[in-house]
Amino acid sequence: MIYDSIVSKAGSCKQVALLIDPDKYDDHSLLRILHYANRTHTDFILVGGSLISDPVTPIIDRIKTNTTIPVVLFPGSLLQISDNADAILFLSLVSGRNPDYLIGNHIIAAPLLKKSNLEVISTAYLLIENGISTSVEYMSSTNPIPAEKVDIAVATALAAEMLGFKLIYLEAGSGAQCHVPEAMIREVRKNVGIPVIVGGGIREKEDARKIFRAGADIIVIGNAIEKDPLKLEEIASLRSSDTM
Ligand code: 1GP
Repeated sequence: MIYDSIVSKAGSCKQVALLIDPDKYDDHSLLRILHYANRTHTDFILVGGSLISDPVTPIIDRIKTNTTIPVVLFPGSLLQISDNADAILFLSLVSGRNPDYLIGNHIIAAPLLKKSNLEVISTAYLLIENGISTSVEYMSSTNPIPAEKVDIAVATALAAEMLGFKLIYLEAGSGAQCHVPEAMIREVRKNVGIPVIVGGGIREKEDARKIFRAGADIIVIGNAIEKDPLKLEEIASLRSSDTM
């Protein structure tokens, strides 16, 4: 099970997830990025985006024929569910107050997920302000948690853990100007026992190193790797403890 492997690795090593937004890849660039993912033993591949223009199943099939890395859905909407992935981050946007993104869409998806073979991983999704407005913010009609309000992020993560969520995802938004602040990651990590994922606006190896050191168990990178797949190698090399 993917969640069990996330938890067991979280105790001993850091993990890197590659985000593939289907709209941003053609077949050539997809195969190229998968080559790097295989070479670096990327821990898992997330597939999704705020808005996508084609069904996700064909790209998932293409990914799965070219790698054995687990493929996890990271759905921006109900249209991005496919039985051909291995798991789904069942995201509830707990930083916001939009009922559709908190529970409404989940009710619509649940009967379908029950019949699927997908491993469902309940994930508390916290959108954190990053300096510019993001697609998630606009599409979900929610406000992010202000970057300096560490106490609100901690209280939200604590409530999520108490409610039974299995992962905390601190999200600055794809292409964010600033990644989630280290002080916030540090405090959230200190206060919850479940794995913490951090994503959005991570571009450089040094930023990734600081985020890992602040306590992130998993970092997610999309944009930076789309532009330069070699970044995946640089950031993945941080997982060996001697480079941390
Ligand atoms: C977005 O956290 C992910 O949902 C990754 O963000 O594309 O900025 O790396 P980037």
